[in-house]
Amino acid sequence: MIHLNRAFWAACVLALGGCQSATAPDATANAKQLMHNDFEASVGWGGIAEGSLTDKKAHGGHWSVQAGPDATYGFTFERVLGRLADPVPHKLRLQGWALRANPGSTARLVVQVNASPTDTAKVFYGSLPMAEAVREFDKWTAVSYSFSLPAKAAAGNDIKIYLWRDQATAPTYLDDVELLREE
Ligand SMILES: [Ca+2]
Repeated sequence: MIHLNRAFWAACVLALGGCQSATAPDATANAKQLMHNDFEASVGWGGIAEGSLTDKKAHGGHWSVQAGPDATYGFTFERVLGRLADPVPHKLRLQGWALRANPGSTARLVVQVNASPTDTAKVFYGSLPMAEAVREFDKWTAVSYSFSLPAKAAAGNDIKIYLWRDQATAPTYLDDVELLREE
């Protein structure tokens, strides 16, 4: 029995924290994860220098992404909707952990859907102001942004997700971000 329990917990660890759902908010019960990033292995890949990736703050591991005076746009996720999920998702939730350095940390977490990777005609644009989502400073806070794409959203549309500095005078950090399809 002891061995079985050990095997069970080992499996949980290998499942990347799947067994933590007993203590974490179970927001994924009716959702499907379409994207996630902890930014631990992003530096250097795809020619990405540190730029908006930083090891000054991290919710998990050593790395997170930032937007602020040193980075107008954070390390960006971009993918054609039809490659992200089939059928094309219309009700989605973006969630992660954010940290604001001080009241000047007024970046926004942006979701933008363009007509295609080469046609920037806007299909959807929405953003979560960090100043509203995170009320305390220098403290990692869970953030969540639910949004619905218009009925016309199609497989060839291009979704981008990124932190945007906006008018910020201080950095906002984001880590352990995920995009979920909601039922
Ligand atoms: Ca991290």
